Amino acid sequence: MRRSCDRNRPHNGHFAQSQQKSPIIMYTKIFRAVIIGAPGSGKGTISERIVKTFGFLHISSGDILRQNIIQNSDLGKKAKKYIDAGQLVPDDIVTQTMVGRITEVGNKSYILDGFPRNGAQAEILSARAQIDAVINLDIPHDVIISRVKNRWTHIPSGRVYNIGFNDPKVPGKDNKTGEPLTQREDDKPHVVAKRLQLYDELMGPVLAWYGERGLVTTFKGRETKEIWPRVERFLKDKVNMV
Ligand code: G5P
Ligand code: MG
Repeated sequence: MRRSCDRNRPHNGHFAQSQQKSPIIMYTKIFRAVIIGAPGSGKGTISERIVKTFGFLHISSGDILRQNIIQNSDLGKKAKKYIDAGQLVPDDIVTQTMVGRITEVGNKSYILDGFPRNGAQAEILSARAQIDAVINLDIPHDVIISRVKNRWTHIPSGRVYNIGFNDPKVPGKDNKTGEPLTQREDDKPHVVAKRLQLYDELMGPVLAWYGERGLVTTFKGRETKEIWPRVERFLKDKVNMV
């Protein structure tokens, strides 16, 4: 089963600049972050930039689940009906998958996207890994709803595009592989509304839980171009402090 995205690159603390197309920030310690934000807030987009700039692995629960759905694996079969309906996949399935992936990754820096998603998952994660920072993306719902309508995804890698924001070079095709892009089933307007409601219900307590531990930094805005420079500056400071 393929569990990591193409965006992931092996990383073990130091990373030689020559191995990456873009400049990589040099740092010495393992750094683990969680990125939190409503559906369509830009977690995948910001994570992709973190991967390019800092060389962290990007571990996205949604990407892993969607890859399993297209592979028609047992996990994918179990997860599909929940994802398509905008509901959470049962905790036991997701935590087992994510804890397995975190264990497999070992001593590497990573950014977790989509996990944890409720208090029970946050508790399990805290027993398995020390999290150094939580990046909270606070994007208004009206912005999200208009973005998601234009999202096109390359499911095998998790790469996302958006018409008018980051268009694919060839319409409907992934830039790297040339494979077709698809629209996610759960991006239908009624499912998005449900996902946003669920997010507000469940993530408040998770953010409060991390907030009590002094880990949350919130980045508020309407566009990735204003948020990304702030996240980048924040991480540059952080990676050299842990
Ligand atoms: P996911 O996959 O975790 P969500 O709902 O948390 O899904 P999603 O939808 O993947 O999050 P995102 O990653 O936050 O959104 O956003 P993105 O894809 O980067 O950006 C959205 C769009 O906006 C893209 O097209 C992007 O190009 C564009 N964009 C970004 N910035 C800008 C900008 O500045 N301007 C413009 N115009 N566009 C921009 O979870 C999916 C499902 O999996 C299950 C659940 O069923 C869930 O609903 N699941 C879990 N279930 C239980 N527990 C867990 N831990 C689970 N994790 C996943
Ligand atoms: Mg995503």
